[in-house]
Amino acid sequence: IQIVREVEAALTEHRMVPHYQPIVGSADGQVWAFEALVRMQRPDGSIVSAAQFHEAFTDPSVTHHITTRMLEQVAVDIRSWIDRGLEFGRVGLNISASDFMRGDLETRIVAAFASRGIPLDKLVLEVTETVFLQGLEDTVATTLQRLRKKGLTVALDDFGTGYASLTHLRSLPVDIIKIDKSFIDTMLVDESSLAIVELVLNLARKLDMKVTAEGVESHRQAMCLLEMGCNTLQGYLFAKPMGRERVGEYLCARK
Ligand code: G
Ligand code: G
Ligand code: NA
Ligand code: MN
Repeated sequence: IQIVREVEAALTEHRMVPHYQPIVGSADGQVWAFEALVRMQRPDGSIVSAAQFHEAFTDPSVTHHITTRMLEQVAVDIRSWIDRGLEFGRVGLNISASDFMRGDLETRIVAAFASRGIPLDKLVLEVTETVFLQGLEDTVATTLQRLRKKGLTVALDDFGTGYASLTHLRSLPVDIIKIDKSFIDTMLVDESSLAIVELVLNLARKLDMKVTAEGVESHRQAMCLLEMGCNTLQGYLFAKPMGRERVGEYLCARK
């Protein structure tokens, strides 16, 4: 497909970059983390978001290349933010199922961070339930468990949209559940969405996990989520994903 070719060219020309969206504490409004979301810069300077080239993630070698670039750039950005004394919390990196197939994910992550003197507690790995669809369950669980012992945080992304979600929670070493945006979108107008959000929050409490709500766009949603005990919030109410150069300004403006 044309768009996948364009992504491959952008990778070669170093035009695939992370944008960062803040994730804030529901009770204190403090920045807890930034999620890194890949963006393609067109030669004319325009920015293409990941949703517009999702086909690229169906190709394991293109995905591997994207993950490699994102990991390196995230590590570079974290190093520079630490050096500038910015309180960014940590950074969330999205990982695809195919990233686990090569067997060197742990080594690559450890090398990218250790070579820059960054502790692994600055990293959150965001995985989706698709990692379970290909018989990778054991590999994924082992890899994540080893990384967690080194201080990294694991988040289960898009929770509620996948298949057999509850089974996965039992077998996966997960610290954080990210409730999918589709439930947050409708929770104030649809009782079944609200019931699902409440159920996830109760389940997480019992399992000793934290919850992030995705796609929070209104104060009413934020208030309701805070009352129900949701730990952290992410969405346009706080900020849209921003280029690395704007992260410093964003953090300073909030003080
Ligand atoms: O940012 P945007 O709304 O365009 O993201 C669309 C989808 O692409 C989201 O599901 C997001 O998780 C995924 N995505 C964004 N950045 C990355 C990335 O760096 N790696 C992977 N594997 N997925 C990403
Ligand atoms: O699948 P994943 O959760 O990683 O996708 C996150 C995507 O959702 C990002 O591309 C981001 O741009 C988008 N997003 C984040 N917050 C909001 C929001 O409040 N509203 C909308 N419409 N999209 C959002
Ligand atoms: Na994500
Ligand atoms: Mn998500």
